[in-house]
Amino acid sequence: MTHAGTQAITVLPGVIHYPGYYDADACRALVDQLRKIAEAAPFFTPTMPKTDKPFSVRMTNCGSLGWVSDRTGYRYQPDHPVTGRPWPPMPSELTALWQDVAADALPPEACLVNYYEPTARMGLHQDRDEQTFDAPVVSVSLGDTALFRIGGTERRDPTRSFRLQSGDVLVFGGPARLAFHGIDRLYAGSSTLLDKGGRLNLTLRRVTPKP
Ligand code: MD3
Ligand code: FE
Repeated sequence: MTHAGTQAITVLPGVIHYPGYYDADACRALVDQLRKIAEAAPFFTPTMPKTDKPFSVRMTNCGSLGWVSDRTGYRYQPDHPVTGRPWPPMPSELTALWQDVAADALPPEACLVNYYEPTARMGLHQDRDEQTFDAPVVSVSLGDTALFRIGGTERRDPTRSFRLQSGDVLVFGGPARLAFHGIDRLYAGSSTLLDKGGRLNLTLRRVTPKP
């Protein structure tokens, strides 16, 4: 099922927002898929390179590659860092989403799943561990509303903030692909989608260039 009827709003150059791309039923269906993914590939707590300080966000992945971080660095790898098993396949709902909003790009290889407890946040950073930046990053927000911040390609560039709500899809491509971004806070209790509250964010990514 695709959602070609959803309006696309360009919020900044290269940032396309599809508010409510997924309705409540579709969000529940995605969460059911993610529950199965997390049974096969449990959420792990990544740590910062060098310092080994834990992230406040927990993560898992699906697809042929997954993003991981530990004291040795950030990287994509084909297996789970704790179980050693391959990541579960990407569900067809997510490849359909990519087809709908990023049809010109090579197919996605990784879907990073971030889980935020109500107090978790993610500092301002760039996503540049991929071998190609030709494809956009496609993000899906589920659960509590988050305050998202995005700037430019230099850390000192001015930033803008907006809220990401459950069911929203954002596409970050072109001039926004290497923009600094982060999550400043969650609005706890703003959604009833997740039994224990908090927020899930999916990011679909192309990692390798065309063979
Ligand atoms: C802009 N995730 O996983 S999603 C991440 O809500 C990450 O969990 C946040 O930043 C989250 O790396 C933000 C929006 C997002 C994701 C990737 C981007 C914006 C982006 C990559 C490039 C530019
Ligand atoms: Fe990011």
